[in-house]
Amino acid sequence: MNIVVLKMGGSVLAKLPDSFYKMVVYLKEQNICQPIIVHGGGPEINHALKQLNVKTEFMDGLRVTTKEVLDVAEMVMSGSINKRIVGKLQKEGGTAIGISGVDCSLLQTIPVDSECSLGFVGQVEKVNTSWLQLIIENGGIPVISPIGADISGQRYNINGDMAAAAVAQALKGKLALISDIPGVMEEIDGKKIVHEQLTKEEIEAKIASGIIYGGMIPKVRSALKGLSGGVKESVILNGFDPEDLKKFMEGKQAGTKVIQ
Ligand code: X2W
Repeated sequence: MNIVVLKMGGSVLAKLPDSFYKMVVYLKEQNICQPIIVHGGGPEINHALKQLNVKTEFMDGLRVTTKEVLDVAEMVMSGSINKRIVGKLQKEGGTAIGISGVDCSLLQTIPVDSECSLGFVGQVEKVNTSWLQLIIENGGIPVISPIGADISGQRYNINGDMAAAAVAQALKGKLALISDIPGVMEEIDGKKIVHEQLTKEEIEAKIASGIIYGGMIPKVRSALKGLSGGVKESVILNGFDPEDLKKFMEGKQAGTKVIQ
């Protein structure tokens, strides 16, 4: 089966149209591909922490995660966001199953740094794919929240892009990072263009010159990291134009493909 892991970050999740979820269900029903969703939830975690008067900080794009922050991140992502996505897919006629990396030890996790200076921030050590395969074989669309656990049961907060890349690598699938713009864009001779594909060198140069900036940086870097770890193909796609997702799965040009 043609597996595609769709990573949806918190900022795009809040805005994605119903037509996007409809396309995901359509692609599954038509056997064009097997979608697996991995979501984030950064902005909603920020909001919940603010309401609870808990300070939060990031180091190199990763949230410093105390026990208190971990509990809130899990509540927000494995609780409300995960089930909201499940609801949206089921409204469009799909069968979606929401799980986190903790369920069936899906994302076996280790601390991201050995000194644990970031607290409970994890990286995926192993993806236990057997239950995912069962969900897929039974017609389901897995929806995964990026909270994982180690073998002793300690839970960790995992960056959503990293979790998505790990799942795509383990299943030898494609990785599509869903954005709210058509891909990596640049103004050339007064005209805005979308880059059809970019290499690692081109990406690093465009980051250095400020053409790739802000939230696009972790996206292109995750896309690259996925490729070096065995992901078949990485792409940045516009979630607001669901036809792009279909085109990508049919092997046609869509979004910005990231190549090595
Ligand atoms: C992220 C998990 C959520 C995430 C966090 O706590 O914000 C770490 O930084 P987006 O919306 O995809 O950015 N975890 C360790 O990745 O959300």
